[in-house]
Amino acid sequence: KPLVFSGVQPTGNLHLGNYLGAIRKFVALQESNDCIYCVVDLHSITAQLVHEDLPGQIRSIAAAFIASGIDPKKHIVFNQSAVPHHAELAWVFNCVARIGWMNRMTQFKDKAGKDRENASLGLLAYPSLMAADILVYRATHVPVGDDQKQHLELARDIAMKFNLDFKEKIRRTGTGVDITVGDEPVHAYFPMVEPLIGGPAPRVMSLRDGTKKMSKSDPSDLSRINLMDDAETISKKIRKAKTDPDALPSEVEGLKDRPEAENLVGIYAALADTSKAKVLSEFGGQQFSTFKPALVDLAVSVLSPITAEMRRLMDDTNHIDAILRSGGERARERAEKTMGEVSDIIGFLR
Ligand code: AQP
Repeated sequence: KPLVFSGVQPTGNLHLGNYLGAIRKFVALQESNDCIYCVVDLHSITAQLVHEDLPGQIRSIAAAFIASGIDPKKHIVFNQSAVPHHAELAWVFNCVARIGWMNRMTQFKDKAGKDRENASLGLLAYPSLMAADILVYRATHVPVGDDQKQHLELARDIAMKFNLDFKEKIRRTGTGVDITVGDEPVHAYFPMVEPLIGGPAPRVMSLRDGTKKMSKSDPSDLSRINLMDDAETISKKIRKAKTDPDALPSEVEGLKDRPEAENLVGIYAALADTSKAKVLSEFGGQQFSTFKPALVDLAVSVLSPITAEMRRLMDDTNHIDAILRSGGERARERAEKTMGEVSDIIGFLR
């Protein structure tokens, strides 16, 4: 079975972008894969060191996973800091990766802003830790939103450089396998990770500006739908969402240069588990005054059971903590094995 890994940062309110770009895919992948889903708390201190209630934020992401339908008995749900091997492998990857690779990351540039010298070293090294999160399990498939594509390419570069730099030692320790990368045969310890990004809403955009990603850090709460929003708030935000004055087109090509229309149609399609073409075959020619109420009904019907279940789970912190603890123990067993082999390959005595 392919091994799937992904993570979500406990940095505040989850929004529809996190749900459609990531969590909904996590749920679908459970059927035919072995999955590890992580609350990446080590990542959450890279941009902002001090959090008002980090334990509560960690629990709320775990609650969102479970309320959305992830089965923590069949799969692994845990928080990153419970398995120290993530940070240990990240250190090795910090020595594999080049500073120039990190400097080119658009997320670093966006989050560091103009005052780059003052960004934390952790923010610069973020992709190295992300590569370690995935590769410490030697996972191959990573469901993420489109914004994480560049980081996954970097994870492949790190894996490839490690495989090549340690080629002889991987052979000597008998820990590698023969794979093909492009047309090249490589004797590899780390696999090449495959991003799973597709679907009708790989990048959910702000409801106020169809050219900006929906994000937790947007100062306008009207720009996003939070998983904890009630039906009335969802309805208000969709009604107020920016649109153009034209009717919806009948074909997907007609969405070109209409970012707000494209975004709302993509959201509808993702929530309904269908394609944008199918949505337009139903709503093509209709005004937003007809489409928006239908989108409100759909969003509320999908999200409100999740919100209610999240609230119920959050009331029983012992239950959530027990799930995270058990997941952490199971994850640690696997990570320990990889880290031991990596130590042997590098030559650390143990
Ligand atoms: N707008 C989005 N559309 C699709 N997918 C998205 N993701 C985030 N935003 C969108 C995906 O959600 C997963 C978890 O993301 P994260 O924990 O890294 O959070 P983030 O990307 O930091 O979330 P924000 O809202 O974008 O935070 P800020 O405002 O800090 O930048 C990932 O798979 C991500 O792709």
